[in-house]
Amino acid sequence: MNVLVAGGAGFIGANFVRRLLAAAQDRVVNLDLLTYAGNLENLAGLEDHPRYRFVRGDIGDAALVRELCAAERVEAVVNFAAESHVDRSVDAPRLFLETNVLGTQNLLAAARELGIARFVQVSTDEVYGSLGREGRFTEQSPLAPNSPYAASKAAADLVCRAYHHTFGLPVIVTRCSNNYGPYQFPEKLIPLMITNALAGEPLPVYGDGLNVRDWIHVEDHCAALEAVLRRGQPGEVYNIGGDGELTNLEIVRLLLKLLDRPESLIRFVPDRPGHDRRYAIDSAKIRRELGWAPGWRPAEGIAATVRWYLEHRPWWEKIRSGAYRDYYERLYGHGGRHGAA
Ligand code: NAD
Ligand code: TDX
Repeated sequence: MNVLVAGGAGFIGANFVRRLLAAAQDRVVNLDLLTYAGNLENLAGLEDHPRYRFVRGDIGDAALVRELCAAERVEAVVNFAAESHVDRSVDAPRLFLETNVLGTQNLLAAARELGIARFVQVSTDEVYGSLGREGRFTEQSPLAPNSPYAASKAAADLVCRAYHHTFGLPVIVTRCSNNYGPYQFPEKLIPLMITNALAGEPLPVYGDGLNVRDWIHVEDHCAALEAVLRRGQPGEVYNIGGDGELTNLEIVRLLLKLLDRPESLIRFVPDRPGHDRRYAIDSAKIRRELGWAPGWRPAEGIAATVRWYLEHRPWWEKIRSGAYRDYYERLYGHGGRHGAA
């Protein structure tokens, strides 16, 4: 199959591109704008792969997307391209709407025009909002996004739904919980804490640290996406989760233990505005209908991830020393939202 992967230079997209090229016979065209989060080093070694092509470009560029899909005889689209960081969406929401909503609509329009046979929209459990102590999100849970990021992803999900309902486009939406694993940009909780601990810098924990996320290894997410791409039912939504509920404080303590660093590095900082308390995913549907199940247990997956960051210092040191650093200072430095007053 000729697959257009949009956003394939980011964390999950790069893991997915690697997976498709390693196992199957698919041809992969990776369309990525290379924003601050896109990094071609995530795809190192694939440059000369005979079934792979990288194109730098914007999913919102109608002419580019249409011409690329036509020229490459694209049969399926998997859309990872997005602004993905909740804190950035609190500071500057507009780009999230442009990329995540309008960019997705542009891909859908091209897919419709060219009669593309499958469109997988990679969405998130954050569209369901926040849970109390009990219960888990199912595909029937109401959409109740709380951050600008979550709202933009929920809006994109609804545009996907409309393209299926109105135009019969074979769209499938997946909603996954928090991913961890290789190539995750070190602004997200787990790689931020690993790289800060290794640098001997404080670990900024928002609020009381008792917010719960349902962690899944990126390889398990990618396996689920491949199952959806090949066997998913058009018009359906599939939740994806790893049964990995942990509080942020449990994660941070586990990382410090694995890295043999002291808990005195933990700093409680002001909470994220609108911070969702708990996410938990019920993934019974994809398990039952597509035969998928996660392979990693969180404790083992997180330990393997720590080893990956220890073995790939040049990858993340370059990121930490670059433009990312300026943003990081603004957010966490003196006067920043999560910094000392
Ligand atoms: P990421 O930020 O690491 O990667 C996003 C990629 O999209 C980058 O390579 C970036 O350059 C690219 N991109 C951004 N704007 C673009 C544009 N206009 N045109 C083309 N490319 C563009 O994100 P990630 O963590 O890999 O997440 C990938 C997708 O999965 C996102 O849609 C996100 O909402 C979703 N998701 C992420 C998680 C998670 O835990 N990280 C969980 C569930 C769902
Ligand atoms: O410095 C920090 N301190 C902290 O306590 C950071 C960066 C995060 N946190 C907390 C906030 C969350 O409760 O850790 C938890 C995880 O935070 P993030 O890594 O920013 O992820 P989250 O906000 O849960 O969103 C992620 O999962 C769902 C991804 O970034 C989204 O793209 C995905 O849709």
